[in-house]
Amino acid sequence: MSEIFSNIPQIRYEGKDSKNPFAFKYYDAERVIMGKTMKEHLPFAMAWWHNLCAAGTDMFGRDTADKSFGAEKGTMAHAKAKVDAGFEFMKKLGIEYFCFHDVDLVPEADDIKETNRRLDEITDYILEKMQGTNIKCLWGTANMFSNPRFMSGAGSTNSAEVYCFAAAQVKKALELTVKLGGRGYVFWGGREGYETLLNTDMKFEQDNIARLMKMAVEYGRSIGFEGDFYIEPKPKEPMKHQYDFDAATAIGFLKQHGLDKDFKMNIEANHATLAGHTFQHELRVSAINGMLGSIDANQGDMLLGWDTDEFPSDVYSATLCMYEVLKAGGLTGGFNFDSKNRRPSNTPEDMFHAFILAMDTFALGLIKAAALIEDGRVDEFVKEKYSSFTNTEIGKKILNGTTLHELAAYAENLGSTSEPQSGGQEYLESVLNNIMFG
Ligand code: XUL
Ligand code: CO
Repeated sequence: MSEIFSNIPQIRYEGKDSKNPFAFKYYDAERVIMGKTMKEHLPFAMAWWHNLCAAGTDMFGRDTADKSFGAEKGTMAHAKAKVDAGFEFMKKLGIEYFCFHDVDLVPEADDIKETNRRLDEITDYILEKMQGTNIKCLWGTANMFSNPRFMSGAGSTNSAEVYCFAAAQVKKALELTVKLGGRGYVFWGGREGYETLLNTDMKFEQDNIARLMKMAVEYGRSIGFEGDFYIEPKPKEPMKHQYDFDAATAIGFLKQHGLDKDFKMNIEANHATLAGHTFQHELRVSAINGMLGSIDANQGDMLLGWDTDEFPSDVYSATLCMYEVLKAGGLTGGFNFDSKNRRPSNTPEDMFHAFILAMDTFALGLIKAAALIEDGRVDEFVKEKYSSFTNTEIGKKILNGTTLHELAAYAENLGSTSEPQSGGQEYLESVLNNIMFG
């Protein structure tokens, strides 16, 4: 078969001094860091929607990029051309995973039975393409936000019929995820929220979302899905307020509804910053709850209040992300580039440059995070910071169980407050810079 990206070579690692725009400067798949290869640390994934579907349309203008891949858009021939393009793209970059929404794969028909038939046909084709490659599905999901029927929510809709449509899509998307061997299944609640509380029964809506998730777990397990379900928190956009606001909120919801054994978090960097958190904060909250599952690797723009889904270039942020990931012992999921080219970056070459940038950014993040851990100064500082709980009798008592009575008596004997200890932030930031720039 003739190539779609015929003028783009196989992308290889050439090292930091290379000036070749089609080479990795830092991502060296087989390089071993802290006992694992970079490829094992960084299961990168291509997002079907941004890479193969989105062509630059925004609120003010139409497509700027040609994503027809030689076929007429809106046809099954085009759906197959996207598969061909996607597999060639992944192979040329050494990417071994992809993520998809049901309707990224085929043109949606008016009748759900016809959409499902098309999905069967295209996933047969994807399975064929997977043969003889290392390419696998990272996670699947159902798009329950684009179709106008979901304007007032999917799991949180006021309409029992719309709820059934949502259930049908979840059921099918789960079947497809199992068919393609997906590691995970994502719920991103784009329309699961509200515009005004004047028309919203919040408790009823949240209980209904939990019912849908419980049915998904039950069905998924019954058809052999052994992976993790994920919630991908996002505070707003498209809705004014979304129920899965941030990791802490989503984890609380999962625990309240007894879903915490089957679910983990899929943390997206740009969603974290929209929630007023750092990316690292969301990762830490997930990790300390044993729920750091997967990552949507992108970045936002601090000057803009919406989800710009930019390819990650911020090495500080990637380093602090990888610090959390290494400390958590890795991901059960992977790093999905839920990122899109800027609208004026409209050539096929730009698609490759974006992934080279993003993969190199995370490779650097991994190298620097490992160096930060091996350096030990940050860990040492944090350990020392809390040492009054581990090195003193009273501290040990607090950890092992005591009473307010005993602690109050101890405080009375102290006389004055003990010397406050420095938080050392500027020192630690200079350690970080020292690791970053050597
Ligand atoms: C939207 C978003 C989605 C999810 C999957 O902000 O991140 O693409 O990742 O539905
Ligand atoms: Co996402």
